[in-house]
Amino acid sequence: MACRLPVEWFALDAGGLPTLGLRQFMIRFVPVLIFFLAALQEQVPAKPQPNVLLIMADDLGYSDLGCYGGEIKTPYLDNLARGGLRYTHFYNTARCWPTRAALLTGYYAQQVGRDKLPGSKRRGSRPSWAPLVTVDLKRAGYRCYHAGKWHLDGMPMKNGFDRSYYLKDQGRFFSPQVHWKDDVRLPPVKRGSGYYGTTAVADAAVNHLREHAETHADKPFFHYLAFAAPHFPLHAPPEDIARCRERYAGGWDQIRAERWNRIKKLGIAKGELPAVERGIGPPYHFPDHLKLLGPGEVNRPLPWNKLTPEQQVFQQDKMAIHAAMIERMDQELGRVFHQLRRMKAWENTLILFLSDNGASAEIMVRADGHDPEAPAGSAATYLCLGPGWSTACNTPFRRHKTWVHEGGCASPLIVHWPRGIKETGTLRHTPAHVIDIAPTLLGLAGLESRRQVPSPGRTLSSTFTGDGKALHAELWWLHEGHRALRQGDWKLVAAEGDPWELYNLAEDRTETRNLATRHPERVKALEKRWESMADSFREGLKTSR
Ligand SMILES: [Ca+2]
Repeated sequence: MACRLPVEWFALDAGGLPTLGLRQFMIRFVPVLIFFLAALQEQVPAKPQPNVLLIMADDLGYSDLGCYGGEIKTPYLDNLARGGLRYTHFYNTARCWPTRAALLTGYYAQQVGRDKLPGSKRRGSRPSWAPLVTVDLKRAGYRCYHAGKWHLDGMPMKNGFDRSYYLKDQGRFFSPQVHWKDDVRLPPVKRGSGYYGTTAVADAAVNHLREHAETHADKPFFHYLAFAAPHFPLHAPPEDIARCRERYAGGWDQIRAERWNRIKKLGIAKGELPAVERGIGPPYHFPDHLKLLGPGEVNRPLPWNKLTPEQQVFQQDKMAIHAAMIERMDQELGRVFHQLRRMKAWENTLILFLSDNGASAEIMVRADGHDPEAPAGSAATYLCLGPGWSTACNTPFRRHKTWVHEGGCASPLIVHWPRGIKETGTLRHTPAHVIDIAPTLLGLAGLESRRQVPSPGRTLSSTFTGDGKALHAELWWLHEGHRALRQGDWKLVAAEGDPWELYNLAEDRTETRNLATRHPERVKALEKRWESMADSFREGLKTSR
């Protein structure tokens, strides 16, 4: 708002001093000063605001990273964990697009029309009262950058980002046909050009950060770095795969047992390792695709020693590619972290790393199809992790991506911020959810949320100094008919079409002892609460769109 002040207020005497007396000065200028200070308080939050690097992996299992018990070599992320915090009860929504909507708005995806409620149609676009967090961060002076997967409604530059490399093609890591730079379509990439999606996404991030240092060093930045790895198709450079292959010769039962031992030693989880649910396979069924993949593919998590030698070799290759994709992501993150250090932003950058859902039991063939004669992991192949390995990657939990048992919706979360978090290498056990990330960023930017509909998300800031009071009375899930509610240590959960199961996660984090028949009243009360939250989301969408 333009503000004109009387000209005589600025009249100076011959010596350049105001002609006004002290009393007149006080009367005239003090209210103006108060006005300007109030305006400054509103528009310019306390400095220095932290930069933010929000890193999301796609379909990464709970224990894939070394610092969460995995055998996959992730030295850069492990180093981040050593210098920061690891959350053990952090949750996503169990699927790509609802997690991304929740992450960048601070609402459950169903509240903002980005996932279905019971009885509703397909997902749509967000209501106008649910802009992305970038819109607020810009108000606080941030420059906002995006690189990688999007899977939100609208385009990045129209949603508050100042720069973007948007890799839309999810079927081709070596030759994407659809990708954009700053919302302008780029030419398709030819096979054999040396392009690899994970590297290209990290290149974009490094370029954005370099440009920021050169031209906007006075401003804080928010960089959203969303890798498409290790989502299918399993594509990786051959030399990366070769480094991982031997490690998986012993099969998924061995890897799962080894991960569980490390998880217990690290203090990430305790309890019992659940029995493998041998009958649970991919969530969607494509019998023709299975046929195309040949006799090596297995659509159930069978005991490894029941597989044929041909199946064992085929499956070993798949996990080697999954691991290679994660190791490549970690190496590329090393370059991004190096850039942060070069621009002297390491100390005051809040880095968060998480996954959008658990490892995936899906098996399908899309994009350019699958050539069984081509080397596994090359551009001509289309392989998915499948239920045997995703069971191992989600150790110690049950189920996979799409389900809302812990295997589907529990995520690693690493939080690193030297200037703001003094403890290092420590675990946090406070339950938290992707809806908490946007409120955390707003709080650190010195902003209050101005949303018409209050966000259910809470800032994680209080957990930076320790586990204290719970952030949430409850957390809520629904995806593809799979439902859950966590209230304190109690979790009510049901797969689509199944009756409710009840677990006490304090004693049984791995969901092995269903207490539903022992506590029918608790089941009823939690179910009622689940329904009432769904109703309130439905009403919110109806009344305030
Ligand atoms: Ca995903």
